[in-house]
Amino acid sequence: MASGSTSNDDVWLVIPVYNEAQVIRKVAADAARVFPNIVCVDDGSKDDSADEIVAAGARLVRHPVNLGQGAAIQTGVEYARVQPGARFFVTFDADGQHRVDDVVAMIERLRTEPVDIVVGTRFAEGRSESVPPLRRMALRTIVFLSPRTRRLGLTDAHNGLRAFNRTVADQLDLMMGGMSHASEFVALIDHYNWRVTEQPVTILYTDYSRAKGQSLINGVNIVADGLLHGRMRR
Ligand SMILES: Nc1nc2c(ncn2[C@@H]2O[C@H](COP(=O)(O)OP(=O)(O)O)[C@@H](O)[C@H]2O)c(=O)[nH]1
Ligand SMILES: [Mg+2]
Repeated sequence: MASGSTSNDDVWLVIPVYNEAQVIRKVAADAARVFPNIVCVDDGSKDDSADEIVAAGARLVRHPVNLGQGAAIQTGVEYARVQPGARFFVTFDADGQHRVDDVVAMIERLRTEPVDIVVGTRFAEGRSESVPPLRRMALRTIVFLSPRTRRLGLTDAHNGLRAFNRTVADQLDLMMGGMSHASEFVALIDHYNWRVTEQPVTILYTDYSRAKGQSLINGVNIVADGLLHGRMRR
């Protein structure tokens, strides 16, 4: 039932989940057709996310209280990296904004190129039209303000779609729970000298994702990133 000739038994999708009961079952079930190993970290959701995760046939790990997206990713990677045969790991959003096809391409690069981590970018040639203008401006500003991001050759510091190998999974030690995990991830790439490359991806801006109203959160992110910048020079 796996797609194509390659089996993805050695790949684990890590999905942080917070109040995504409306969509998580379909997102996880669709992804499972190509990537059978999925762990969802339900982070103290107040809705039925946990039941929906189980219904989708994914593994469920729960935080009793909300610890934030970074902490959930750390928990999920720690769970996945001790599973037999696990070689590759993917951070994937619960809300349907990420495309499974993009993950397929990223895993292929990990299998064939000398890289440790592949990070999605919305800003490759011809891909950014779908990004809402305000968001695009905010994301470009973050990259502009972050010398580290530019030095690493990254163009989209806040992309949640990433694929990486065991080296990264074993060393990963995200400590900031909140939404600043994206900046912390970039700091870790720098700190551990992981070989990084970008993969053009398409982020889907669905009615559902728009309705969650993230632009405000994103504004706070930028401020938080600025404040945390000193602490992340580790
Ligand atoms: N575990 C956990 N996941 C979260 C939290 N906040 C957001 N997420 C998840 O992280 C992913 C991205 O969050 P989202 O709100 O869509 O942010 P976006 O990056 O602006 O699209 C989704 O899968 C969310 O369910 C949180 O506090 N804890
Ligand atoms: Mg989203």
